[in-house]
Amino acid sequence: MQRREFLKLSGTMLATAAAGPTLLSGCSQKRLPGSGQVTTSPTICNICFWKCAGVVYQEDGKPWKIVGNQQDLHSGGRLCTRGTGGIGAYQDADRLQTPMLRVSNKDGQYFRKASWDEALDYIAQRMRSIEQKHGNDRLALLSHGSGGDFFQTLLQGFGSYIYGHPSYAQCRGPREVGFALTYGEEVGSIDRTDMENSRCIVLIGSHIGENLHNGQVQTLSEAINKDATLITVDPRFSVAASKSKHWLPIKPGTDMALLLAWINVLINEGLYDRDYVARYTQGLEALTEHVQPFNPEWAYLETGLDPELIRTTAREMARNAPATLVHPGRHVTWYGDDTQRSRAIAILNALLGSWGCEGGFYIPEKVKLPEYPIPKPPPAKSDWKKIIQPEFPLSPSGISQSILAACSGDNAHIKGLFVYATNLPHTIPNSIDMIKQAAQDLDLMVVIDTMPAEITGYADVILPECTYLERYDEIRNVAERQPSLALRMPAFEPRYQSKPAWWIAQQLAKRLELEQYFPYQDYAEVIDWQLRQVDSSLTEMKTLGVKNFERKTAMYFREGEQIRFRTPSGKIELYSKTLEDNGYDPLPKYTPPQQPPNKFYHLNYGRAPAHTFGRTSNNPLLFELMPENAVWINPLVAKDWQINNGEYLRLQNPEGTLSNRVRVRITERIRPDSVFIVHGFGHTSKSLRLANGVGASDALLMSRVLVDPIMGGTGMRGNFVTFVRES
Ligand SMILES: Nc1nc2c(c(=O)[nH]1)N[C@H]1C(S)=C(S)[C@@H](COP(=O)(O)OP(=O)(O)OC[C@H]3O[C@@H](n4cnc5c(=O)[nH]c(N)nc54)[C@H](O)[C@@H]3O)O[C@H]1N2
Ligand SMILES: Nc1nc2c(c(=O)[nH]1)N[C@H]1C(S)=C(S)[C@@H](COP(=O)(O)OP(=O)(O)OC[C@H]3O[C@@H](n4cnc5c(=O)[nH]c(N)nc54)[C@H](O)[C@@H]3O)O[C@H]1N2
Ligand code: SF4
Ligand SMILES: [Mo]
Repeated sequence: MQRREFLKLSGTMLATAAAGPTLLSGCSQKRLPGSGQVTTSPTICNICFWKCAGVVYQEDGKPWKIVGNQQDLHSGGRLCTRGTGGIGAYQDADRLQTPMLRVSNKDGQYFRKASWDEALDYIAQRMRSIEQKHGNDRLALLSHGSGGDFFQTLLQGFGSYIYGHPSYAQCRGPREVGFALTYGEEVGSIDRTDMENSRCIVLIGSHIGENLHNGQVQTLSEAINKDATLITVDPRFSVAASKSKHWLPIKPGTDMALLLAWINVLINEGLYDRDYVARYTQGLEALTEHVQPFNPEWAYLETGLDPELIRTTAREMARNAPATLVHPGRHVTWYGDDTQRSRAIAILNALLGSWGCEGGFYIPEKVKLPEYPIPKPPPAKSDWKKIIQPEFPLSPSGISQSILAACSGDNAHIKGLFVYATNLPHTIPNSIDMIKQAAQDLDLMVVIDTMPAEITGYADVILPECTYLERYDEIRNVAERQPSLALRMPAFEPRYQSKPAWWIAQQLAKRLELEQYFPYQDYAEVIDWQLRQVDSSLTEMKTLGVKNFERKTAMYFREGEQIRFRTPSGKIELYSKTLEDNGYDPLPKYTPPQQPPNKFYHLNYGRAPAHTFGRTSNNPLLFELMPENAVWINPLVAKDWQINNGEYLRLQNPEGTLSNRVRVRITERIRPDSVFIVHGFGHTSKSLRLANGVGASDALLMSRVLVDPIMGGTGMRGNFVTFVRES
């Protein structure tokens, strides 16, 4: 028998859920909500990673609602649909309740409930044994969100430095590398886009409006209200496209051709910002020569876009520059040439002079908040990036799938893996075999989650974290337009036996004689200490929730300011010598995408306002809003296949993998060469009783991964599907 077979946490193994508190509990008592004893506490939303500050209301000790914190400039004082449904995460009847240990008997393997002591002792003992057999540098962490930092502190204290986030290599990594190569700086997690002051906004893919990062949606609507020109490049008629002056329904995967043609027009028609380019950039000559063949007529053949539309939009961008923002996108792991496409976007912005200028990209600032003093961890014994991802020297971060790959095989570098708040089977395409193999070969695999997500089935030990509404976390201090601090504190006692990440990491540290890295009784002490360094306190923040600070630095470059960019040349690098020296194209190149086989369609995917990935599909409140995804099919295709609106069918990839049944939505909004589904559905964990088996998973259909040769990103858009009828 395999050392670890995939185990599904069956309903009976989880303690039966106590009846959860109901939302708007006042209603059932036939009186108006809010007429009882109301108490409030501040929070930072954790339903996605935009970190909006909110206020949790309880009435007569029962959860009532969460609303935005009016003082929070970062979120405009509002929560989005998903954030409002956050109480559902707390109430979810399928939550993990106790630690679970994988055990086996003569009938096979199963999970059994364990006490915290038992589970933590087990992990600590395995960590010790890995240290003795292989060394202290062999543990890794894959995580999403700030709670992961507690485990990073633990592992670093132990001597292991290997960590990565799927929100990098499966999301915005190529953008950060592309912009860093060009400007010497990343865009950053709170994208530094100055949309509220833009006169012209170009969205390439970015489907803001369906992608509901709160602040961005608001600043985009503000710009639209002020009559900014919106240009949307999207093969699908997205919500943003519907608000646009120009919608460019591009052939999937050909954006690089459009970008090169735009650059061609700006240069050849002399429309670029000559002063800005002369003062701040290098490489214009090489770029000019490079783009000569790529005129709009050439791009038409690749993109299907009218050459005149390409010229008109380029001129419109130039007319509004420097208040023209060519949005860098966020989820940019598309076709494998993603760092180069991000470079092309960065170059286009440089030609328009928008980086560092009002209406383009502002200079972000955060509060100078001292770290709580803890000892320096021991130095790293090995250069793990050279061992694990030697082919991607230009990636400053851990690459999730490289880390996963280094968990298996005879010479596996990694012997123990911690997975915090990331559901790998649905997040890294084509990873199930790799995860199975890793689970087989690792000496230890710990999953810390709130829900019985698919990844828990591969663990040795499952640890239940309490939800964000039941814990303290790191203070929010993100670099953005307006520096501010925000507090997350427990609104409710943790349900069941769930515990916060800081506590779990601290308890492990105690068992490993690493308690010096967690020198406090309660994380509240850390928060209070930090706040006191900036003339605030936990007491003050408990009433405020959010504290705004004055900016200390300018938000834009000053007229004629001399700037040394953090690139090797000190200039904005239109031509990248770093790329050249590492054997890559110094200027972005176009590679035509592979086309779908006969009767297959591009698998397009994206977001919907009611959900965040798969993390909310089992949330009872958000489930009610959107219980399943649908597959968008063009009427011509539907006619061809005689498919009816509302019928259920399955999607199949070229390797024969079949999706769950998925409902058909026939719509002109999708091109005939593509279909579209919202990511996050098609769960297979039976313990997710609402979400299991509902809707189709894009991840499970992605058999073709197009790896970015520069930074290892996982290109997901080169996948094709066909239809399989039920009968
Ligand atoms: N409601 C909600 N909002 C979210 C999230 C969520 O889960 N739910 N997740 C957040 C996160 S982490 C991220 S990274 C962002 C992601 O959001 P974005 O960065 O906006 O994601 P994209 O992949 O750029 O956008 C998907 C769009 O790309 C289009 N598209 C597909 N193929 C092509 C192509 O070849 N060319 C072009 N030009 N367009 C194409 C699709 O039709 C779709 O409209 O959303 C964030 N916001
Ligand atoms: N096929 C496909 N793959 C994708 C994408 C896609 O669109 N399609 N999008 C990509 C993008 S943009 C990103 S950013 C990544 C994101 O992918 P992930 O990093 O996996 O992020 P989530 O899906 O939010 O992670 C969800 C896990 O966190 C758990 N969780 C939720 N709250 C908490 C908590 O408070 N504590 C703990 N311990 N666990 C919690 C959930 O139960 C769930 O198991 O996925 C990428 N992968
Ligand atoms: S954008 Fe919505 S889900 Fe994300 S943090 Fe803000 S309120 Fe929460
Ligand atoms: Mo993302």
